[in-house]
Parts: sequence; C-alpha cells; structure tokens
Amino acid sequence: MRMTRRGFCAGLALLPLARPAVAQTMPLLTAQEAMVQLAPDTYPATPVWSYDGAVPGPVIRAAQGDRLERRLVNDLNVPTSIHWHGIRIDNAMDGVAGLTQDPVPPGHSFDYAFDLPDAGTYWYHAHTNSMEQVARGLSGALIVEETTPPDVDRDEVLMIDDWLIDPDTGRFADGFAAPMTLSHGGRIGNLVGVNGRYDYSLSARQNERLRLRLINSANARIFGLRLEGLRGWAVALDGMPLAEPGPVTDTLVLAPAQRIDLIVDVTAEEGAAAGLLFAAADDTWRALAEITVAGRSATASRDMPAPLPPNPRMEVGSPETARLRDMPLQGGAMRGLERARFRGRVTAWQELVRNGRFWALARQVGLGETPFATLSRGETARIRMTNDTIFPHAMHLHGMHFRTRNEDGALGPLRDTVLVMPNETTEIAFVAHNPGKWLLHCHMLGHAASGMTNWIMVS
Ligand SMILES: [Cu+2]
Repeated sequence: MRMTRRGFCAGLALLPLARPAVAQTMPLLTAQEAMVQLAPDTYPATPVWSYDGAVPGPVIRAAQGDRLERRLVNDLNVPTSIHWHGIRIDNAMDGVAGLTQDPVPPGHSFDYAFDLPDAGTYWYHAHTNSMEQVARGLSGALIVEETTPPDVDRDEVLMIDDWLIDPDTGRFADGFAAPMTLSHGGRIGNLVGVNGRYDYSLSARQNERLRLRLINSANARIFGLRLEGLRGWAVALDGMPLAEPGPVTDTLVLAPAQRIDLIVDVTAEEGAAAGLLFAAADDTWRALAEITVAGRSATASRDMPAPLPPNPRMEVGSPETARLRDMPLQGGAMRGLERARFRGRVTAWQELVRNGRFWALARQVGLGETPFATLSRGETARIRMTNDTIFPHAMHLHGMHFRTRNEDGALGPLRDTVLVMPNETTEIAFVAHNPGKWLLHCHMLGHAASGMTNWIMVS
C-alpha cells in the first residue's frame, strides 16, 4: 500500500519523544500494514491494516481483576485509536476518537491502562474511522479469564468476520463510504472466515468438551449459526454469564460486535462432519469452522455444564420506577427521514444526503454537542429504541451493560449490543454506574459513520 519503508522509519524515529521513560515496560500493540493471505492460495495476498501484523490481531488474555496495559503504537499513515469493546472501562481509556480522546497521529503512541472488573469474551478494535479501519483488519479478541474456569478440555476463540476483496488484486474493495452501502445494510463481504482463515478448522476427539468463544467482528453481517455434530449450551452473551446455560437447539443469531460463549460436546464420530455452519445468502448452510473428529476421549458425554460464575454488578436496579427515554432509529434507504439535527441545526434530508448522512438516533445525526441523556451516577436508565427503518441495527452501549426489558417487565440477559429488528421496539435498562461520556450507536459501522451515533453523559 502507500506505506513506504521511509515512512515506517520516520514513524519509529518519532516514538522515543512520545514515550515517558517510566513506562518503558508496557507491552506494545502496533497498528501496522501487513500482507495476509485471506483468500485461498490461488488468489493474491491482501494488504491489511493490522495489530502486530496479523488479522485478527493477537488474542489478549488476562485474568479477571487484572489491570491491562498496552501501548498502541501507530505505524499506519492514518490516525487511529482502540476501543476495548464490552469492558466496563475507565472512560478515558474507551478509545473513541472525538469523544474520549484525540486520535493517535501516525508515528505516535497512546498508553491504554485499565482494570478488568468482569470475566468474559470481549474484543478490541479501531474506533477512529472504524468503518474503514475495522474492515481493513484492525480488531482482535480480548479474553478475561474467570478465577475458576469452567470444566472444559479446551478453550477456543473463534473470531468470525467477512471481507470484501477484489479477487483480481487481493486488495480490499474500495467504497467504504459509498452512499449505496451506507444507506442500506452496510458493507457485506464476499469472503467469510474465522480467525483470518476462510477454511478455519480444528481437530477434536469424540466426547471432548470445548468452550467456543464466538465473536462477530464483521462490519455489518448478521450471522445465523448452527452446530453440526456438536451438542451445545450457551453460557454467556457479550461476555456476561447467563444464569443458566441454554441448550442450543436452533439457529444462533450473532449480530456485529456481539459475542456468545458456547460449551459444546463433540458428539460426531471419527470422520463424521462436525463444526459451525453459517447461513449463506442463498439460504444454504455452509461450513464456517470445521471440527475434524479423530479418536475418542475417555470421558463419556457429560451432563449439562454448570453456569459460569456471575460477574459483579449484574443487577439493573428498579426499571419500573425509572424514567423512560425514547430513542427512535430513523433514516436509511426507502425510509428517509424528513429532517434531523446535524452539526448544531435542523437539517433537511436532501442536505443530509449531500453530506453523506443517512441515519439519525432520536432526531440527531452523529455526535451532537449535548448528549441524548444526562444520567446521575447510580441511576437506573430506561431507553426505548424504536426501529423506524427497514434495516436491522445492532445497538451498542459503551461503558455499561444493559438488559432488555419486555412489555411485561421481564428482563433479558445482560448484554452490550442488541439487535433491533425493523419496525420493532426494544427497551433496555441499565444502571449508570460508570461516569463519563459514552457512545450509544449502531455497530453496523457504516450506519454509525453516516449518522447512527449518539452519546450519553453519566456524572
Ligand atoms: Cu444500523
């Protein structure tokens, strides 16, 4: 790509000036260009933007209660920053360029250091021009391990992604900000894979019990997933343990940024098909991750797994007495909004379109000067999101997890990202325990970039 050797060296030369001598030991996470073979070998390799040269970036593992430290070194020729998705984090470390920090210029670095209060499956990704930077490869898994891990034979991270690649050149297709993409379902890839491989596979023995940590790091694709040759239970969503493991009997839906932890027993016999299937566009089920079954584990198949130990602060207070705030999801193709607030004034649809903006949250296009809501620390908040568009949206709250709340008051599992289907209403409730400025936005990253981003203030 455009990064030259000279640019690379110049970038490095700047770094010592930016580094305080006291923190020399902080581990590095370097955003850099690299060549990665994403497509099959008969196609050219793909120039990517990566963490440490790999797509996805390195799996970061830490223990619950640890403090995580990483120095982001920006060897790209664009500014960047890192969001630690799902961590109930110190606001200054949340990585949102333009809200919680300035983007890190090329050749500079930024020190991230924060506590990990919760165990679970999380991920990290660029949060500066994320619709392009994440699509080019800037994401990785962040695993926070329980003090007492569940009784499984293996723990596997499956980072599920799709890439839009020009098969002639191996390069990512341009048009990250194409109006057609932004105003419709977002950037959908032509190649689907796991852990950077279109043909990802792992081997296992019959009766082995695996923990599978599924992470959807795609820009916009909602994955429908099924198990084959496996008996499984969902034990956590978006990092947070379920009160009871839920048997997997049907299609699992994993929207962008969502995670699901499964515990699966390999039921397939040696040589039989096993693994994870995804629903392709032509309504067929295709292999996403294959499990090659070889041999048989001594253990016979086991009982239902025990629930994971709960994380602290999984309650959401008393939503029935909390103030309800309405957040309509608006805009997009075929359902354009007439007007919305943009850059401090009410702006007509035609002008929004001229500015590449197609979506609004609560009649606000992109970050406004005032937050959608100002919450007192400890207050229980209720937000009712009504999807007035014809597209699904994966709504993500930074800094805090929420529960969905049904009309009858029943609460759903604790999550950080919820899929709101067209013409549906989803109410969320959470305790505003974490002070700071927090984004609430669609995780179809093209939607977020073209208007579907708002924020809340907790003070
Ligand atoms: Cu959206």
